[in-house]
Amino acid sequence: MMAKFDTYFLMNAEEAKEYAVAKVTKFPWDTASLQCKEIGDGNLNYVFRVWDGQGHSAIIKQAGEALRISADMHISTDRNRIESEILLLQGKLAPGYVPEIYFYDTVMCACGMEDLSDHAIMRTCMLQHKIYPKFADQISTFMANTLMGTTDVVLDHKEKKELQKKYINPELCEITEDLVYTEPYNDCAGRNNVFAPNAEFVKTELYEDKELHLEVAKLKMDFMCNAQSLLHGDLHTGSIFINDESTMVFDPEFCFYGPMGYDIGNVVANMMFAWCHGDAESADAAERETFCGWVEQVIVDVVDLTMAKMNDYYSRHVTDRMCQTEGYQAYYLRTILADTAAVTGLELIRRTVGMANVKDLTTISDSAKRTRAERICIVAAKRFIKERQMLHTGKDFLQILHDAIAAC
Ligand code: SR1
Ligand code: MG
Repeated sequence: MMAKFDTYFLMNAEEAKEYAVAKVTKFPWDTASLQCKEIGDGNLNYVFRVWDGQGHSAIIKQAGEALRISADMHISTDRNRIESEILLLQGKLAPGYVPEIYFYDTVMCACGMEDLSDHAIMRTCMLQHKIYPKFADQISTFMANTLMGTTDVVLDHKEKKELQKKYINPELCEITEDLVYTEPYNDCAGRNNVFAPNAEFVKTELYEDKELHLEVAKLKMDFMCNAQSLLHGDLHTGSIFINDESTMVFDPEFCFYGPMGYDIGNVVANMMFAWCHGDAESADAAERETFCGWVEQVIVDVVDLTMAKMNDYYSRHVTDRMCQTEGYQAYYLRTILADTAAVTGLELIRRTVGMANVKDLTTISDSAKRTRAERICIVAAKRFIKERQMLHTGKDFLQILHDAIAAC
């Protein structure tokens, strides 16, 4: 049976079943009752859930040669190995916050992992306006541990450089360099998705703002050159599984050594998208108040808790001698907060006008409400980028969102 999987091919659901039985050997699969469904809704890969009638189940994730979002885009299928290896590492740094990896297979470019069916994809939950009181505490722990735990502040420098080498990930980084740090400001590849009623607004506010372009250029080079920390690299609400008790992070195929504000800013921006959807699509005022109020608190808490936990992690684990110099720790954390603000802005912009949009905005049914929601994102984003050095607390982040809401 294994001969079938000795050469790469893209599996269908029937083949994924057979593959799961062959590769996930920890379960005594009941092959007679085996079922499989392709459940992937991301932009890149194929995700199969395989289960039997005896309570055994697993996820099989396979990288296709062409990306799901566009048949014209091809990136190495080795991304599946990168993802599996970093999940194993993150599982050590932040136990209980990532799915268990059962195997990975560099021939089929596929891995098997824990089925998290008792969780749901967080973006889907945000579109249903559900609230998760433990989320801010849990995601801030995940970020503080995985980000601070892979820095030069903490790690032996040769060990860190080995990780940096292993996770260099140029193809996935290039996607981010293009889709986040370039195209939203000029549409140079002609693949931006701009909502027609905002076309003129986007032209003036994004394509023609030279001051903004200068700041984004600085940020792009920082993203490419500041090998600060091993990032998840795509930490939006579609990369998070959630339930009332637990938060699990997956899909780290964009991981590489970059500025850690990239991950934190992604979480903050995606909560702002959730706010926009809640504001525009809530069934009534009570739902809007409960959901948007919770989201606002999450924005404040994610910023404050992550910074506090990083500060604590730094104090407890710093090894580099010069990083123990009086004043350096506070300086370091200030730079992370500024990067977080900047990336909050970059993510808000690229998901609003770039190639890969978010359902939180695109599913706002009323055209005027969607127009307004997108403008809120763009107006807030520009301040996050331009005023990134001036923000000190989670409340400062929320204030920028509130100012944009009032202005739009
Ligand atoms: C071509 S891939 C588009 C986007 O999907 C991924 O989730 C990343 O966010 C990427 O930028
Ligand atoms: Mg993804």
